[in-house]
Amino acid sequence: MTTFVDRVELHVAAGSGGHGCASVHREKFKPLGGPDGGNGGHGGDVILTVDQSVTTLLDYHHSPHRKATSGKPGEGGNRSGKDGQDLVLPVPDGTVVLDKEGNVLADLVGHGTSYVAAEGGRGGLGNAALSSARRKAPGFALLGVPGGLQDIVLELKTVADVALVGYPSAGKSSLISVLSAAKPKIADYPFTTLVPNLGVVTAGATVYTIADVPGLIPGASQGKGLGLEFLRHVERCSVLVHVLDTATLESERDPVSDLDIIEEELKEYGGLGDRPRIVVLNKVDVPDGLDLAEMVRPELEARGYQVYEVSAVAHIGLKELSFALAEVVAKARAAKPKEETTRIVIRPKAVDDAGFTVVQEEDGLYRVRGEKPERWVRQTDFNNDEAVGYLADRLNRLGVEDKLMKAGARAGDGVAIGPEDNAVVFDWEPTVMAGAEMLGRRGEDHRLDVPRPAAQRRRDQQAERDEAQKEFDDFEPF
Ligand SMILES: Nc1nc2c(ncn2[C@@H]2O[C@H](COP(=O)(O)OP(=O)(O)OP(=O)(O)O)[C@@H](O)[C@H]2O)c(=O)[nH]1
Ligand SMILES: [Mg+2]
Repeated sequence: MTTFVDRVELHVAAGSGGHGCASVHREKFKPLGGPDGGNGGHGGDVILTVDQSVTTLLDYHHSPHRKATSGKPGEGGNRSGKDGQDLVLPVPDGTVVLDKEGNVLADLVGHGTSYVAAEGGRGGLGNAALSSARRKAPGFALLGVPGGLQDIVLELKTVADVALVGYPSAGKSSLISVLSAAKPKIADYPFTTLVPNLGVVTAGATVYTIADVPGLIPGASQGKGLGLEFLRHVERCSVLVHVLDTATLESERDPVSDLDIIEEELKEYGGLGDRPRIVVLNKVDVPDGLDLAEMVRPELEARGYQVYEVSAVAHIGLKELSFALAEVVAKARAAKPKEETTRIVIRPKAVDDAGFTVVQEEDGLYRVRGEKPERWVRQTDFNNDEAVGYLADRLNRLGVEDKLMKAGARAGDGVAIGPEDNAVVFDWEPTVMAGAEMLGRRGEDHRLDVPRPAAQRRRDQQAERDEAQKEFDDFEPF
């Protein structure tokens, strides 16, 4: 028997960015050839993509840890590191992605629909890319950013137009087997069906899918029988079909009370109230069954149901039923907003690029949160003073110092950048006060300067100012 897995926990890790390289070009008789350290490659993403040839989540049940490859470090001679490869994980149509708290992150329906479950870390810039007119020879490079880690839950919600519900042995699987080419297991004992079956029905010009779920019994909502667990597979259907057994030998049952009980359980499960219902009275090939069907039909019709008398075994009433279902499905499709024809790629969250916050916490610590400052910290090699200075410059340009000052921070106060469990904490030394500006800019190598005429100097200064402005406006070259 094939195992059916419709819920798995998955731990995904994107690739990390490769470190940038700090290197200086060396050539005979050219002692100061300039910086030539290449950029690190970007880490690969982990991407979930709907693949219609995949039908279960079994693979992920067996190996729930998946990792994309990391970017390679940059090298001297302006050689960039290779990017890591994205890891594409195929999932069945109708896979729902949840976080560990059960919040829906994405609902993947339609071939090719994708979700970036973990984003690769950026590669660090090498010192060649970091050099500029005013920072001619940076003696540092940026570190690659670690790849994102994510614990997610995948849940499969079968995508079927029509869902059959009913007591065990009512003949749900038998109906699928005669309406479609599917060959589900059929037997005269309850709970023959342990996992949903899916079939494709063609009725005139309409092609639709039909699924059953394991039989329901009174108290299914309390976990009796196989419980309501499988009803999530019918959540996407546009029509529910009650399959009622007209030939059951259990004396306390009859089609109307069966229907009431199943409706009670559906209500308990919730969320299916708006789906149109059709009633099928099955097994009318049995003489008593036909009598009972005729007897209960008026009552069911009085309740507003369309009622079909059929026999899955003797092939009675099937054509009529399949066309009636096609009609409801076609109507539901027409009412739905037009299907997206392009592939949808869902990214975890839109990052607010420019934003950051400064908050003073109870113990006096100032906490800075924001996508950019936090990434910049991760990109910084704290063993390299120049790199640390560069970080300070970047934070300053973003306005972090300003905001700290406004928030009341003073030299020597503790500042943390990042979340509580993963922050870099340091004593604040405002760069302006420390006189960094007066000492000459970081990364400037005066040995590379040659005397310039005054006009040239002015032009250079203007260029420098323009560049500083541009760097502020759009620093990130990626
Ligand atoms: N006489 C007669 N027997 C039927 C008919 N439809 C199904 N059966 C029989 O009823 C029994 C149960 O049929 P299934 O199709 O397995 O029923 P099910 O609703 O899928 O049952 P579970 O999967 O256990 O929930 C089998 O022995 C079938 O042969 C019918 O139209 N007439
Ligand atoms: Mg069955």
